[in-house]
Amino acid sequence: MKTLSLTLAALLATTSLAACGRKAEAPATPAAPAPAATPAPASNAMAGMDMAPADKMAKGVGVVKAIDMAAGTITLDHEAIPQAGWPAMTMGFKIAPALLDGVAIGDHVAFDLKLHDGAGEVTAISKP
Ligand SMILES: [Cu+2]
Repeated sequence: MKTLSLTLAALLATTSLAACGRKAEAPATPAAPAPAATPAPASNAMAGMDMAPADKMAKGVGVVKAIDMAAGTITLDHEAIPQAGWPAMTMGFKIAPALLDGVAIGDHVAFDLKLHDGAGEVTAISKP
C-alpha cells in the first residue's frame, strides 16, 4: 500500500511538471476562467518560478551591441535598471523588427522594457 501511494505521488508530480510546460493548452484547468476579482491565479500558482508575478514596465539606456532582424532580438549593453532590479550588463531582448528601423550597432539608445518572468521585451527605442 505504501509503495502504491509513493507511485501515485510520483505520477502526480510528473503530471504537474508536464502541465507546467504546456501553459498554452490546459483547457481543463479550473483556474483558467479567471474571475475578474481574482488577480492572476495562474501566476500565483507558478510563483516559485517567476521573478515577477506580472508584466512590469521599466526604462533603460545603453549601447546597441547586436541586432538580429530575423529573430527579432537586440543585444544591449545597458546601464543599471533599478525598476527591474538589474545591474549594468550586456543582454539580449525581444523587439518588434519594425522598432529596429534606423537603429545600428554602436548607437546609444534609450528604451522602454516590458518585463515578464525575468525576461524583457523592448517596446520602444530612441536615440536621445
Ligand atoms: Cu540586463
